[in-house]
Order: sequence, then C-alpha cells, then structure tokens
Amino acid sequence: MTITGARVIVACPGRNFVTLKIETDQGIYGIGDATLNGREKAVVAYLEEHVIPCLLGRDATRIEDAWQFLYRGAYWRRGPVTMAAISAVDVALWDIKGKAAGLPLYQLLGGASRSGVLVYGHASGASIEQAVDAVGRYVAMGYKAVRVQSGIPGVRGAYGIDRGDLSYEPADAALPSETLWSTPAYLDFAPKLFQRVREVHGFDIELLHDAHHRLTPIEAARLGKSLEPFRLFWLEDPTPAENQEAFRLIRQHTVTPLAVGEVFNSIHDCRELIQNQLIDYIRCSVVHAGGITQLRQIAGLAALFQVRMGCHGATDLSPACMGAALHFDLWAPNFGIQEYMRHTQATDELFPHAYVFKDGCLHPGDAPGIGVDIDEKLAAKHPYQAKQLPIARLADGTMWNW
Ligand code: KDG
Ligand code: MG
Repeated sequence: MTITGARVIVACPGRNFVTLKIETDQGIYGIGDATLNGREKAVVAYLEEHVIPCLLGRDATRIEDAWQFLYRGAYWRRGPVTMAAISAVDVALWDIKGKAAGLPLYQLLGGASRSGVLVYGHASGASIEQAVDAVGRYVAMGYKAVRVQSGIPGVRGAYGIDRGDLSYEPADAALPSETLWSTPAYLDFAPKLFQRVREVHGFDIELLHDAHHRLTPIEAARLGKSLEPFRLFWLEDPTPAENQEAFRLIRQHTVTPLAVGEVFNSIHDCRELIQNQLIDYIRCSVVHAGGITQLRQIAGLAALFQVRMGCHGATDLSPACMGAALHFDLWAPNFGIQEYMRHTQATDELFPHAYVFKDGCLHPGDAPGIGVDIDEKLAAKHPYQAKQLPIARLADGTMWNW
C-alpha cells in the first residue's frame, strides 16, 4: 500500500488544531494529531516543508521504518516540534493499518486489558465553594475521578480555572496574557481546598491536582505532605522536571503519588524518573511523545518499575489524539488513568468519533483504526487564529513558570 498524498489541515473551532491526513493508493486514509498549543504553525511548517515530501511514494504499512526514518533520518532528534510531527505520521499510519485490517487499533496492540478506560474530569471554580460545587457536577455525570483547581485569594489568574461557562482554554490571545503567581498564598490555600472537597464529597471519589511546574523541590515536598490526609490519586508536575534529581528530595518527604510528563517528548525524558522510581505515573501524550510507537516503549519501561500510564488529555490535544490514546489505554497492561477534559461541541462536530463515555470510563469503540475522522468541509469554516499560552509573573515582576 503506497502513500499517494498527505496534507495538513489547520482548524480553529474556538482553539487551533493541526491534523495530518495521509492517503494511499488503496483509497484508505488515516489521520493524526499534530497540535502543539500556541506553537501550531511551527509543526505545520515542519510537516509541510520537511516531512510530507519524504512520505510520498513510501509503503504505508511500514510504520516502524517511517518512525525511524523521521527520527534518525532528521539527524536533529527530539524536541516538541519534531516529535509532534513524527507522532502525527505515526498515528495516521496506525489508523491506516487498522482500517486495512478491519480492526480497531487496540486489537493491533494486543487486545483489551480491561473493559473501559478510567478517566478524570476537570472541576474548577473561582473560590473553594465553587470548586466543591463543580466536583459535585462531575460526580453527578458519573465520573469516578476528578482533578480539582481553585482560584486563590491574592493570585490573579490562578492555573486551571474555567472562565464562566466556557471550558478552560488557556491559549486566549494573539500575544501571551499575563497572570500573577504567589507560592506562599498557594501553599497555605491548597490544603483548605482539599479538606473542604473531602468534607463535602467524601473519600469514594479519586481526587487529582496539578501544580503546573510552579514550585521548588522543597515547596513541592511541603505541598505533598500537607495534602496527604486528603489521599490524592496524584499530584501533577510539582516542580519543573528538567531537574529530575529534584524528585528525589520530594520523595523523601511525602507519600502523595507524583505524576509528570505532559511536556516530555522522548523516552529519554522519562527514563531517569522511571528507573529511579521517583514518580508513580508517567503522563506523556500520544501527540507530543512520538505517537503510539514510542508510547508503547515508554509503557514497557514504566512497567518494569511499577510506574503506571496517565496520558495527558487536555483539550489542546484533538479528538484524533484522544482516540489514539484510548486504544493505547485499553491495551496498556500498566494503565493508570486518562485525562479527559471534554472538548466543546464545535470540536466534537469537527472530529466525528467512535469513543463514548459511560460510568466514569471512556471506551474507544470498535471502528477500524483510531475511530476518529475529520470533517474537512467544516474545518474550512474555522480558519486559524493566532493564540498563545499565558505567562506568569511574581508580584515584583519576576518571570515565573506558567
Ligand atoms: O497546552 C498546555 C495545556 O495542555 C496544559 O496547561 C494542561 O496541564 C495541563 C493538564 O494537565 O491538562
Ligand atoms: Mg498538567
């Protein structure tokens, strides 16, 4: 089966998505997500200028060889732009292979290890009471696990808070908007938030929290310790993970489980944290970590050290990424949980999909391939809009980690 065409589709149904579509001489096509939030055009250029010309005429069934060709062959390895482009090719080729075989992707990987994929939703509010109410709405929808974020007094634009009834979309302006951060205010506030959530909702629901790379190692240790009575499923990105040794310090002080990986793009980013058992969940996404082909290897490495998978699934990853992730999750023996920040109706319409939510779990469905398509006519009605992620500063103007 020969690749006869490949093109990049950029659409903005409220937020930008970059999708690669690969066509073959047998009339079968596949799609893959290539979205890199706030840096979308860089991946578009990488695909159009450097990758697509190499795909034309290749054998569409040789997924591993295509991956190695694009990774080794570029000479310049890794990095979010390169790896998002490789991921898109990889997933589109897995989609084609599944369609050609008449099988859903999870069957190609080895079949289902479970009946459904446990997901967590995003509850947030401007205040503790609003966040507590939001958790209640997720419980009412059937969720068994919920991430909780709240506005913090004295912090302008705290991370992860919905604006009105819009779902949380941080990339909100052509130039980065500015938020204000205060670690002392946050560290005093976070235990009060989780105490109240447990008082109202009890311990039958799993709770998660994202510190979004904002703490130093010793601050992260303090946070993990102060949240122990509230039994978090995980504390995510407590400190920036470039310095992986830092997690040893956090581990010495707290048994709150740790999750890291949404900004990783290579198995080499994960290796030290996993083999030193410094984390409990590895959160790489299909789109930013080299597609199904590399994510499988990450899962294999993690399984050796009892680290479980918890794929990133924010709404800046398209339904094409979510579909691929769900097949992976249904198979992965060491699956933990999948983030599921619901897409808007406009996005769901643009990407018709087979996955369904029931009883706190998603199932990828049994459509051949990844079970997600793109409506190109609709895509043409949603042209690209420049949008970047916000930045964070301290009160004295110092740049901080957003
Ligand atoms: O593009 C950045 C978002 O994907 C990120 O801020 C979301 O941290 C996030 C999460 O855990 O969903
Ligand atoms: Mg996160």
